[in-house]
Amino acid sequence: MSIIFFTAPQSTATLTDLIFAELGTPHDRKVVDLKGDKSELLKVNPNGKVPVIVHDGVAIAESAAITMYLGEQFGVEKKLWPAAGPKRGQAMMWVTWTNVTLGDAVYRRGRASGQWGPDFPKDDHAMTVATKDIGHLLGILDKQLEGKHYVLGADYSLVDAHMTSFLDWLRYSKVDFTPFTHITEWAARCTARPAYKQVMAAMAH
Ligand SMILES: N[C@@H](CCC(=O)N[C@@H](CS)C(=O)NCC(=O)O)C(=O)O
Repeated sequence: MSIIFFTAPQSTATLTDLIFAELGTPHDRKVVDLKGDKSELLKVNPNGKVPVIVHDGVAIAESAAITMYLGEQFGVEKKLWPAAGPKRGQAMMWVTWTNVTLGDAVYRRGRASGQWGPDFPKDDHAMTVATKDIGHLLGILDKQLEGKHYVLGADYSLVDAHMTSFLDWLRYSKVDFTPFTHITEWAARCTARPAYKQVMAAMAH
């Protein structure tokens, strides 16, 4: 069995780093310079983006797909991903919700911030709307976490890892989490885990 993981520092691939750290699945890392030569990356992902994993010669891109795939392949026996059935459906729903539904508002906010380069000039109105939308969506997640330790219920899963890592970007971009008490308590549980600390420590080097 061989897995090659194409990654880059401080990118969406950090999310996949955390998934690997939780699973402990052996893999080889290929660190890509996204501002430099991307020819190797383009061979496995024509979109030229990380993360990508190549499992036994087959390339899989898109962080949400990678989380779900690694969960299915290696997470069930480690009790980090539900077995096939409705609970797995919920896991897939929340991972997709993170990247697609919350992601839409997060990327809109990023583009409107004026920090995404000359193609995306600062847009205060779009920023206000996206920030409001993010608040609404975080309210939905906060409600989901009410009375639960983790997104799917009592047990930690790769859904929590995926979301925690995704929400880190929002923290860095100074989204206010104080109104969301359930998210705040859940995030403290998730970020106290050894795998999260390991990924953060590696990133600091
Ligand atoms: N939808 C993709 C987004 C991946 C993505 O945007 N990756 C960025 C890094 S954060 C990238 O590789 N950018 C390289 C480039 O655009 O040159 C996913 O979730 O995996």
